[in-house]
Amino acid sequence: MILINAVLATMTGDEALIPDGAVIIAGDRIRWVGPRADLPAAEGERIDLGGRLVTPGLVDCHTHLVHAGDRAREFEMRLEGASYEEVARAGGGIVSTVRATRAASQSELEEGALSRLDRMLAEGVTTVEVKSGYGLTVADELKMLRAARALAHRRPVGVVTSLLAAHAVPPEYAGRADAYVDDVCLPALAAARAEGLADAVDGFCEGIAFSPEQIGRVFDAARALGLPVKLHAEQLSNLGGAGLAARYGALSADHLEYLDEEGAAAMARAGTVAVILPGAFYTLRETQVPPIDLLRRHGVPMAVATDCNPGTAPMTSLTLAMNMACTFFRLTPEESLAGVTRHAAAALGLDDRGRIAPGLRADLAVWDARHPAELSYRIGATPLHARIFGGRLDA
Ligand code: DI6
Ligand code: FE
Repeated sequence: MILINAVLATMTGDEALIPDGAVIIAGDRIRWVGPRADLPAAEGERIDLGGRLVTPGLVDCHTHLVHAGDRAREFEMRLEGASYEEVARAGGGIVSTVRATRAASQSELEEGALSRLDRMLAEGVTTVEVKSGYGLTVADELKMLRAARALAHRRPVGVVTSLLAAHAVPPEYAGRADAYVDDVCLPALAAARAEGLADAVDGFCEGIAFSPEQIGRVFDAARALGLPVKLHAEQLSNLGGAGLAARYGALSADHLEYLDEEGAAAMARAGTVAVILPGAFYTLRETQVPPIDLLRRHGVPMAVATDCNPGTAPMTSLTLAMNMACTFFRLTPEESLAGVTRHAAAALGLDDRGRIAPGLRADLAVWDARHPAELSYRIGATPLHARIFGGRLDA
């Protein structure tokens, strides 16, 4: 397949657009990319894109896509004035999604996730990360990961999984978080590793969740099994989660509203990507903005994701997350596009996607747009024209 007459945002680092570009795709890979004037002789179907913008397929690098139930009632409670922590302490919050997720079969979880996934694909997403974390027993965490893996067989999309057993302390372990880590988190890790169900290990380091010490024990076990780590850090308070993640060479530290300079410097040294999640910031009506200038100053790559989850980000629109990242956090549209392509791939430890370059996967999004800023600029409208996954056009 040969794409011609395209505006190419290759995201390879020089950030310059190729105004009249062409891409040669062979099998599931990009073979050549450059100005149309330099297009080498090649056999194949030529597709004239009429001057449309082409970007790498979008990568949503932080989602809780697999879950059951919804939290609309909790939304109402928070509008009546209850805080996220108050709702959690009253037995709502994450634990209410845990009840629904435990009661659901794997196939029910898949069906629920597919309807959300389809909305993402309609916005040009070609790779999605999916976390467990609403099962909180070994069996239910594995059930969630199996449902996540199954999505890749049901839709043309790359799925990357993270085991998030250390997401919340379930009611049966109330006040016994350490015992929960021993009885569930560590065995779930070993079982997920043995079945090849987890690509990474995640945790929630927060007053309402797990302490840095407890997360450290989970990360030690992940390291012993050769699994990379990432962490929900500094979302509601500063417990030094980013520094902890960096000490373990984490792929990413996510949320980061309360990140401090020491944490940012540690992330820079470790090459840990900052994943910012403006949908959760918005839903919680948070006022503490993540320190974007600090991240820039330290050269920490920034990714942007939906955090799609039933509590703090009932959101499937990655382009809306891009818009919010610009409006709330003052990212530039260029930064926000890098945040859902190149840096999002890095947050997942993937170097075969997220850019348009020879040898990489042919995962692309074609937009009814002429300039990348349009993707961040529009609110609630996604001008996707076509999606190409592994060299196959599907829209
Ligand atoms: N931080 C979040 O924003 C989500 N998980 C987390 O650790 C919220 C999950 C939920 O409220 O269901
Ligand atoms: Fe999350």
